[in-house]
Amino acid sequence: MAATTHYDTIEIEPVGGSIGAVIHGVDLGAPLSNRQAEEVHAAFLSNSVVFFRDQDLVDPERQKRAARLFGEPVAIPFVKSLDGHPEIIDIVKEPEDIGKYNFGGNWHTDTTFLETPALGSLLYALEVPPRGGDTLFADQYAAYETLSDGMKRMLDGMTALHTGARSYGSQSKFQGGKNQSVSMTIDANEDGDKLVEHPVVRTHPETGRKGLFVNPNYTLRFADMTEAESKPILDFLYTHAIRDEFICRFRWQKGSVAVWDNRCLMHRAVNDYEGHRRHVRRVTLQGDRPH
Ligand SMILES: O=C(O)CCC(=O)C(=O)O
Ligand SMILES: [Fe+2]
Repeated sequence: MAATTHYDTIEIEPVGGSIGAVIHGVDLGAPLSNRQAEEVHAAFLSNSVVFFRDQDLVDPERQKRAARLFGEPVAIPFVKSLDGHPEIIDIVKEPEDIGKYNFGGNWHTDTTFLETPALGSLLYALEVPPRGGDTLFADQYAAYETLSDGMKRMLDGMTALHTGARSYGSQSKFQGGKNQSVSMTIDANEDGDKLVEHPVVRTHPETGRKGLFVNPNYTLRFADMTEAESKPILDFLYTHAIRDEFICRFRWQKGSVAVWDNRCLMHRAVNDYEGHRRHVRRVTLQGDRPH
């Protein structure tokens, strides 16, 4: 549950019952006072995902500067970046991308196929469809806290293997340019087949709270179980992790910004705007090794 904190320099408008808040009174394109930067960061940690309206971050350098309020911009593998800006990716679905997948369209946590998955991302909306194209976020602190004591005991101390293989590996659905949307380039290759091990229950390095840290895109199995043994438990966790009470749904406008904490959330981009263009631009933030 988001902490009710008093802020002096910003206003907070809660979005979901458990996570998400719009922050009013901030121009992310301009330098913030120390006090305002501290309050924005505190609101980010206590709400897990924060939103801003009517921002001008069209200049990629300004977007990166805004992102530095939350972390250090970092390049990610497999997805083509913006020319001259390795830390930025353009996420685009074109009107002619009929029947095509949308980037981030399944529930996931970003880049958990890396040893150091992203801390989070700052996403900026350049063009939005007339309706649809919302992004959903699911509170993984709440997902963990609402498990039974027995399930918590079992999962605490377990680890899971993660891989980018299904999206980015040598056998991926995008291999050889297949299934890609018109304006995005995914370079699937053998590097995507690697396995990395992460705790199933992660302790957030800044809040100290525990959250569930498995996701259907990248988690393969528990480290000391087979895929068949892992599957029923993982399936249960994935269903539990996206209960309505844990969800915050964000309706984009041109100029909206979302900054999410990838250490305690899953998210998903809804694919319900066929025939329209949606263009959002992401700065990914460097994360640490999950514990
Ligand atoms: O397009 C979106 O709303 C989110 C896509 C996504 O999953 C991401 O940028 O990490
Ligand atoms: Fe994502």
